[in-house]
Amino acid sequence: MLAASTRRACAPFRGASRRSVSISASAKSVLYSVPVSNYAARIRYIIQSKGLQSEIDIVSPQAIGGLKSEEYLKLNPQGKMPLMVLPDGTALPESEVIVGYVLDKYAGRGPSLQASTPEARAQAALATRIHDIYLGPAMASMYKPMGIEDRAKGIAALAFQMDVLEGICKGPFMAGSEVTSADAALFPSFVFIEFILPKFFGWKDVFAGRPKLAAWWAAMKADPVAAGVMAEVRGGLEVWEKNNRWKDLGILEQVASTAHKWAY
Ligand SMILES: N[C@@H](CCC(=O)N[C@@H](CS)C(=O)NCC(=O)O)C(=O)O
Repeated sequence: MLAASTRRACAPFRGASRRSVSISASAKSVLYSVPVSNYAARIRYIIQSKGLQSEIDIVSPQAIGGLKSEEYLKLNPQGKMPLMVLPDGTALPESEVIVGYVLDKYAGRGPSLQASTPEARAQAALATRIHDIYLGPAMASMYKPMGIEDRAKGIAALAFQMDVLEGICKGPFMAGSEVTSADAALFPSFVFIEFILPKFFGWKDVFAGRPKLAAWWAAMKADPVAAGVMAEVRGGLEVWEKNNRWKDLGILEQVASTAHKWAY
């Protein structure tokens, strides 16, 4: 399903292969996603966990010209992925909205991925919200072009939000004993964190001093569906590394400056 995808999530698309897809009259829903996209990975985890691979096609945004193409922007004016287009042509952007739709639409299929008590559901909602509003935006400091001050602030914000999540995590999963959509939201972003911060920012161990997150990470890695999605995301990051992304964007040079703190 993912073969046609490019690995340039979270960066502008350039020159990737195209695959034609009918967006208006598809009998199936279509998810626009590429392997490295952490926000799209959370939907891919849910699709695979619930066994929905034959109901939902997964294609690259390149299939309709890329994230900033006229056709894509008509569907999602934000020019971001993931985006799901339903069989009637309705466009659903925003990962958490897509998650809500898929869990509702396919409630009878596979695990519910929703906690069984109001308290645990609130806990899952809180972890998801911390991810989407605070941790997610700070992620850009790990791999996007920006000035040194903004990057240092972003890395500090990431460390702070990881501590906030450490305080929220019930264990072994975010909301307790059940895997929920909160875990799906968080683990792809932690693939970025675990891959990038030690390699390029000098962190020793991103889970040091965060024992609940360490146990959560171990539990997620033991989930075969999560492990498969982690490998997809990591594969994309390895391509970025091979293409010298951190050197070419001047990130290595910025991190060499001792005027700022980079490792927490
Ligand atoms: N709030 C959005 C964030 C989605 C997002 O930032 N996606 C990234 C890929 S991981 C993207 O499309 N970036 C391209 C861009 O911002 O131009 C969601 O939850 O879906």
